[in-house]
Amino acid sequence: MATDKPLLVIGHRNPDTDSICAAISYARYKSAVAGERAIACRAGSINSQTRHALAAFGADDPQLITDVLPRLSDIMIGREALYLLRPDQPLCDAYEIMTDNRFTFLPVVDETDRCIGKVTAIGIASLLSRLEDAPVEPEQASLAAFARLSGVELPVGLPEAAVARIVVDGKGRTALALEGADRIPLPLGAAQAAANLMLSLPIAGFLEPPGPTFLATTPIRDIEHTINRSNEGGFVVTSDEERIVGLVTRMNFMTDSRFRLVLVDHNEFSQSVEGVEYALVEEIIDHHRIGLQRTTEPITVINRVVGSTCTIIAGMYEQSGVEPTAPTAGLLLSGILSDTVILNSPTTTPADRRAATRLAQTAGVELEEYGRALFAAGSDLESLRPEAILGRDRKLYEEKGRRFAVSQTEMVGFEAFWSRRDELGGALDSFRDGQDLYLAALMVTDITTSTTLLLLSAPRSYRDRIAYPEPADGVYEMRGVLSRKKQVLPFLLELL
Ligand SMILES: [Mn+2]
Repeated sequence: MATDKPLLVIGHRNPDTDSICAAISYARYKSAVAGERAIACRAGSINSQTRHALAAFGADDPQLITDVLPRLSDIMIGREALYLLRPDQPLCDAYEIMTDNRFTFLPVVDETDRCIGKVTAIGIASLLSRLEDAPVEPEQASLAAFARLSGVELPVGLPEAAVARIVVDGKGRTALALEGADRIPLPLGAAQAAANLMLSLPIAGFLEPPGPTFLATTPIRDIEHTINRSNEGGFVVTSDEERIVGLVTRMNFMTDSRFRLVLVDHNEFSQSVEGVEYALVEEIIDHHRIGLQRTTEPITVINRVVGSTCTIIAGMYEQSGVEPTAPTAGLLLSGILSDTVILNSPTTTPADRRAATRLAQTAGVELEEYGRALFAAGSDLESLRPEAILGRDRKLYEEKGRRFAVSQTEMVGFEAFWSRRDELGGALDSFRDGQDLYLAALMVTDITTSTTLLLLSAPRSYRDRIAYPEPADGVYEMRGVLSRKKQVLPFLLELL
């Protein structure tokens, strides 16, 4: 595998604080401990709680990645490595470059770098195989090219290009006949002389159509089928302005163009960055239920039953003997406090408490106080559109052929929720319709009372099976419920 490719560390879509902080700190860990060129990435926008954590510990936003689909620009032979021909060059220029490099074709461009056609090895071979039919039209042969190919010196004073013919006398001697000039005897057989003359003609007369051309931004998977079914030796790659920016041949498609990924805080591809199935996932660091895809290579999977992915990464730092810096410790702490709702969620384990205590010391913050500030920064329900509230921490699942979505938002008290309940319910219904989901839910979790209100859009028959109190239509009160994955998700699955 090409080790010059960076290792992209990325969390799930609609990233939460654990996902973002895990990506940043694991990228730092891989760089510091494994000497990898690891880059922290994110598959979505940063919510206000995470924003608070990044600001508190001076971290840059991870790089936003909308997909990990390899594109033609990732595999093509770039513009700087190409031989581009102009239509007024003699054909022998193409012939020589192709024979020297064993190319099967060369693109021909106009003065604005637009591809106007190509010269192919097969095209030249078929011309040379039927010289009798070779062009005898009054084309402008390059006399300099002809002289070079034929190893003769032409008299001075001839034009650069001329209408030329090869003539053979009764004794088989060849000569070059030019309009309005004396015949020039040639030390060549008739066939070679005719071939050289043909190769001295301008490329413009031998152009073949350029064939299919593709934009450099085209994902490889979108054209693989077309390429495989085509007889062309290669394809021209263009910019948006139709200028040639590269070439791809079949050989280029054999190279491994996959992005190298580490998935953190998720393992189900349905929650991952677009195109993950076309990437090389080398590692997964997670604490969720296992929904792994079959892989083609062996990979490292670390999945532990702890409260956050950041707890696992803190443990890896500890085991390696490399102490996280204070800012890294702060980010790891943020991930733990966010996922465990300041160590209150039933998902919290002794490992989370131990790691959080130690990390708070290293980061130089008071755990409870920092945790409350983190959640205060995240409870901004009033200022967001309902779609944004649903979208910022939403996970998609598929179970028994049914697709469903569960969003979660934490807040202090339920007043803000009740004042916007109708809008949120409407947005939830349209999201479910638009995505053709079996069920869509929003968990509104009050961290002060450890209670979740579950706003649900689901078939009547499904809702009828729910035993929790229903203080308003489609709103279920779940006391002592804080965790999506440990409490709400198993509950919803059980009812399926
Ligand atoms: Mn997590």
